[in-house]
Amino acid sequence: MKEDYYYQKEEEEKVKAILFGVEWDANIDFEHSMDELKGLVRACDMEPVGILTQVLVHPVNSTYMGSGKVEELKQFAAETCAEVAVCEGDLTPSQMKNLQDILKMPVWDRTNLILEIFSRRAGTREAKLQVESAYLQFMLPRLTGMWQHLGRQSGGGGSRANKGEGEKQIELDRRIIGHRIQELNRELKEVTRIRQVQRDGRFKGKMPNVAMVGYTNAGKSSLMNRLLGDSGNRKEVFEKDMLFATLDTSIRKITLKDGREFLLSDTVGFIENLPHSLVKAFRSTLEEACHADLLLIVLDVSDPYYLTHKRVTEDTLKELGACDIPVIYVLNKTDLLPGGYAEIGTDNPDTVRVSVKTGAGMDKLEERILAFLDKDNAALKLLIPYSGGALVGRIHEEARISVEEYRNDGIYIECECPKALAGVLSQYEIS
Ligand SMILES: Nc1nc2c(ncn2[C@@H]2O[C@H](COP(=O)(O)OP(=O)(O)OP(=O)(O)O)[C@@H](O)[C@H]2O)c(=O)[nH]1
Ligand SMILES: [Mg+2]
Repeated sequence: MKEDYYYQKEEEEKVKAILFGVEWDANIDFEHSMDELKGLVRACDMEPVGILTQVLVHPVNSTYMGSGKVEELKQFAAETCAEVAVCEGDLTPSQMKNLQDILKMPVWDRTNLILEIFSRRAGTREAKLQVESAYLQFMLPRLTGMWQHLGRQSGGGGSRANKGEGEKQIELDRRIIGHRIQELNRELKEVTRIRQVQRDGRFKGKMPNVAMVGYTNAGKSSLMNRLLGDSGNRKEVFEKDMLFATLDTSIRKITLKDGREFLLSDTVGFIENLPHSLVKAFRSTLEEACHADLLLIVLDVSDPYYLTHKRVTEDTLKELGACDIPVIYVLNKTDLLPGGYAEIGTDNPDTVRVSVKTGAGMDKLEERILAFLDKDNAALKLLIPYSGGALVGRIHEEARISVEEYRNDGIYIECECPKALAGVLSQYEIS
């Protein structure tokens, strides 16, 4: 259903966007950032029709780019029939307003764009609440700029009378938005509580939790579908060659070939400089990773920037407080680049090369996951008296039983079980 929607969108006439940026910060890989901006524009159902960049020591306060360059951008936009201009960096409200006045078209910055993508994609109630909260937090300090924009539209353009009205309007908007943010936060708190209850339920069942994390478009959802397909489960998740295809968290039970089961979660992908309001709003979703027993960091090794993606992923995990969890690096899309970029993998024992598309390396990945699941298990030989029926029930639920015999003196069981359960069973152990 969701997929049909995207195909339908693809067939429609797309809004043409002209992209611009200023190369000034030595800490940012500008080329990568511009490339990524193109991907984000496409993910927003728009068509990038041109790029204009400028090298400066610092962006210009009033118009971000120099005035000559802005004129050039205006001309270029007319030639390419662009309807929107999208900036690689973050614009101040006044830069945005000034550029809109000169270019006579809507001007967006990167944060705008990401928020727009998120608000179009949000499907579940939780994602919708998170996006709305992020949007309003982003808008709150920008209300002045927004008012100026509206002022221009109504033809009032900055007269003193209008300014007074504008200020009143801003005050009112600020109050309304403030109330709405409070309301959203209350609802989000409730959603977080429900998520916590669900999580506790999962822990009670003691089924191991594995979470996939990684840069957007690395192939996380595809990996989940491949593991689901291999285990005969048809509850597939949405995957697509598009940034931020996934916004809603999905948790599925995966059954490996030997019958071992674990829960796998797929969630929103990371991106460099994810707008702060989004990180805050999506915290409860992203925290799914913090409660995992094992993390699969999925990397697209066919992407020349995959080491940057690795760093961003690790930084985001650090920010979420999830850096003590054991990790397996899944180096994906090796079919596109058989040699791969070899920087990681050679010296890292927790690395597996796979192609989710062809299935290459999937056996190895399953082996690694299995080895991890076994690590915390104990192998036991038990003789449980017939009066201990409740314990036998628990063993059936939580352990992997290889032998079960009903003897005269009790039930003889050989099994592998989590260490916590092994502690309870130790009194019934026999050699
Ligand atoms: N060639 C190739 N393409 C792959 C492979 N794995 C995934 N893809 C493609 O990569 C694209 C992105 O895959 P997704 O699974 O949607 O990526 P994701 O990590 O879930 O992305 P987000 O949800 O945006 O965070 C899709 O078009 C997949 O078909 C692979 O091993 N090889
Ligand atoms: Mg996905």
